[in-house]
Amino acid sequence: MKLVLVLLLMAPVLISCTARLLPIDCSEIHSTDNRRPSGEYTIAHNGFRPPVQVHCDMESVGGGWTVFQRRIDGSLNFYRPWDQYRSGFGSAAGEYWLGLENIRRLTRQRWYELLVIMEDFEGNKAFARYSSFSVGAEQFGYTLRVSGFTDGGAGDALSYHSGMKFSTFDKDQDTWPKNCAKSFNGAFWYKACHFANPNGAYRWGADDTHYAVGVEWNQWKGNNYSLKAISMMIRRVQ
Ligand SMILES: [Ca+2]
Repeated sequence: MKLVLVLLLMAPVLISCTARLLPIDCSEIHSTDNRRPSGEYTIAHNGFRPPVQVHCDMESVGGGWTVFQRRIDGSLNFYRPWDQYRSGFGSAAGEYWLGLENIRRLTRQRWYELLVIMEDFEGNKAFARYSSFSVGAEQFGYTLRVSGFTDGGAGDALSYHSGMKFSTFDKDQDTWPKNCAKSFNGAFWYKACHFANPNGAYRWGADDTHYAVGVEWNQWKGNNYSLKAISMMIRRVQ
């Protein structure tokens, strides 16, 4: 009888210990063992939410970055409705979007910085870094808060978007009279409309047939150059 009572009392402890086996983010994985390679890892925001697969970048600018947006080869269609941007799509092994709700949960728990790395079709690389990054709750439109820009050659295309709600073609929350997501073939924290369009149409380099619809970072390659690769990633600030 006593043994049963002890086991019952221990049950919540055992459950919470099991849940804590999963790391919160790639920063935690990297700080535990900084020799772990870049690749897919499973993280959990806390013990009682379903775990998610992410790509961890363990190399760029010191490593430990949790990737929430990744374009590498144009294999995945990013022109998707609100519910898919809310919950996420794609695979951590390739191109994906982690989901606004997952990003919000992560950035609600701790302070995060942001790194955006990109590459053109000529093999040139650049990055932009921001010392503070967070996403607000759904009821406030998953508002982007980003500040503290450091230039890694790409220029600052994102500060313009800080304070904006997220928009998709079926949920227009931008400040433009028309629909930015529809006009520029993407989904983003559009204003009126963008200097960055990382979720735009994969256009395979320079193409001015349709204005500013590609995978773009205006301050680096202009509005009619669609990048080969771009990744947006966050790391915990101690
Ligand atoms: Ca609008």
